[in-house]
Amino acid sequence: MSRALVVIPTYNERENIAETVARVRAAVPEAFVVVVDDSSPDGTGYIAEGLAADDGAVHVLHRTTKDGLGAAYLDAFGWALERGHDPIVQMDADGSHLPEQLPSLLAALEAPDAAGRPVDIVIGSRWIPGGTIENWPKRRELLSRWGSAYARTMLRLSTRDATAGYRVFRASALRAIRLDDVHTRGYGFQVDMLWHARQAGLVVVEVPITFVERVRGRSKMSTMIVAEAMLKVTGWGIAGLFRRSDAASGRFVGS
Ligand SMILES: Nc1nc2c(ncn2[C@@H]2O[C@H](COP(=O)(O)OP(=O)(O)OP(=O)(O)O)[C@@H](O)[C@H]2O)c(=O)[nH]1
Ligand SMILES: [Mg+2]
Repeated sequence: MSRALVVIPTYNERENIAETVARVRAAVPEAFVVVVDDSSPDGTGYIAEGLAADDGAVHVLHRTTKDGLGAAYLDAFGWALERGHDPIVQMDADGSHLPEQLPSLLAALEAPDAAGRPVDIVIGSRWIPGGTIENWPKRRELLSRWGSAYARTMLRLSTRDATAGYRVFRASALRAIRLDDVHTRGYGFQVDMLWHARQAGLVVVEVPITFVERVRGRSKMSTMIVAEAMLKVTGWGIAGLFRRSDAASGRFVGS
């Protein structure tokens, strides 16, 4: 029996959550769903409870405070690993990530990569050939492209869409990352996970997706979230440089 799980974090997604969950269940009927709600003032958690009451494959995790997308994902990943779910998917609630494209992401986890290696993580990517964005303001596109390029350069990542939020992880990959070591709470969480994946030597592949700007509800993106990500990426990049120069001078121990 499949133990695939789709994790959907929510904060004030009352108008989106029911449709997103229904589309996931239709696109991949064997997958379980967990909604991770941070006590949304708009009642998203109650709506999700209603969905769970109607469908045994849907669960809800309620967190008491809103402390960022990364914190919500880390809680849910711990819960998923304890319950033996594999693979584990992350997806936004706002309709930006099309549930109908999940089968192609799951298929990429089962196929070897270009070098014939088994794949650990699949990224739904906007910035590889075939990837597209719909209705995104030019300003957001530039910020995202620039953020990805900066993270790739600083951290020497091979992933072209380093801030992507549509991902599939093998359970073994989440264990290898050692989630206790991931401390980014906001948007930079996505880059933090890739940085840890690279250090753990995991195989990451990208699959093109169509990313659709949210139609309903409000974005939680803020200047603070972007600043946290930028500062952290810069710090990791500099720390990585020191480690590489230590390695070059023969003083390198561990990874
Ligand atoms: N549980 C939880 N979910 C969150 C939090 N912040 C954002 N989310 C959810 O994470 C997903 C992505 O958030 P968005 O506001 O869409 O952020 P974004 O996709 O980076 O920004 P937009 O492109 O403007 O939509 C959505 O499902 C949000 O409801 C949080 O602090 N806690
Ligand atoms: Mg969004």
